[in-house]
Amino acid sequence: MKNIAVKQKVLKQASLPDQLNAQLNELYDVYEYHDMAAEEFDRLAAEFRVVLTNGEAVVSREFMARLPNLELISDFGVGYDGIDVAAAKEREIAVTHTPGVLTDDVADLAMGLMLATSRQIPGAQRFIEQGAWLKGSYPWTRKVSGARLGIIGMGRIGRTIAKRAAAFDMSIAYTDRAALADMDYTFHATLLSLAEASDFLVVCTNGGAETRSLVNREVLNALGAEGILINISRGSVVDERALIEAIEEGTLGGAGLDVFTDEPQVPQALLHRENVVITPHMASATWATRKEMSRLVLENVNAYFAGEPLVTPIPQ
Ligand code: 8YV
Repeated sequence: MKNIAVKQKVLKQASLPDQLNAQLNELYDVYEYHDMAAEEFDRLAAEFRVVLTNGEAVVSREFMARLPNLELISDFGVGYDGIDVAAAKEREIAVTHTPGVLTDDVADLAMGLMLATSRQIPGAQRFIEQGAWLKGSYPWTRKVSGARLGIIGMGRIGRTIAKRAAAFDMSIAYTDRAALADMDYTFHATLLSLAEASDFLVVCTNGGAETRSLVNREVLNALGAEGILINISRGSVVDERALIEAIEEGTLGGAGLDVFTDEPQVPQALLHRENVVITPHMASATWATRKEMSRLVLENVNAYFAGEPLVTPIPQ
């Protein structure tokens, strides 16, 4: 009799890159949660020990409760604020993510947004495209080199942005839970004091309940009419309504945003402004990095089924 190996079932709960899907399909019996009828899901629920998700999706306590034998959630992304980690912990469900491999790209995009917003690169391009250059020159913009940069959250990404900003002769300050011993940059105990002392404020902290609306109206006022906010973290960290008000009233100089409160919805009020540059949550979306992120997802799932230690579990 032929020995036909039965593929393990895994449940895909959010979208993943095509190449990763192809690799997963070769090794596993992949079910797309969003394509499954309720009866089919209920019939198979007990067979899913692995859930695949991404950094933008929500994996709630209720969702986990529907999967009685769930043991691993593998997240395609470094951020895991969409996953109810407390609920996972209670049931000893392991969670893995993709740290490290996307740090450079996210820091690169932060610098790109900083330059694009302060020098108004997209606005200047529109100026040419609309034929306005034939009638005059583009208004002057703000200088980046030598400016004061405030970093919210000095983790892997914050540090990498600091390294790049140092090459622009920026003076660098930060806020975090506490001053970091291995760091010469100026520490501010409060976000308000950091914002007051910054020309550019970059959000690099994790998303989730702890940081929700951390960047509020008061912080934006402190950053001021010449200040520019950059967000490459999560939309939830910024009070988007307060941000829109500050932009509309001119009490904030500008914003460079890769993330939003209700993606893929972007408020109308943030569109078509010279001092607001927006990108569609693409900080880690380069071929090289998405390949590395995919590799980590696959390695974690393979390690789980092989009974080996997970490669990149989330910090305890
Ligand atoms: C991805 C991200 O956009 O790593 C994260 O936390 O937000 C991004 O890299 C996302 O995980 C892909 O869906």
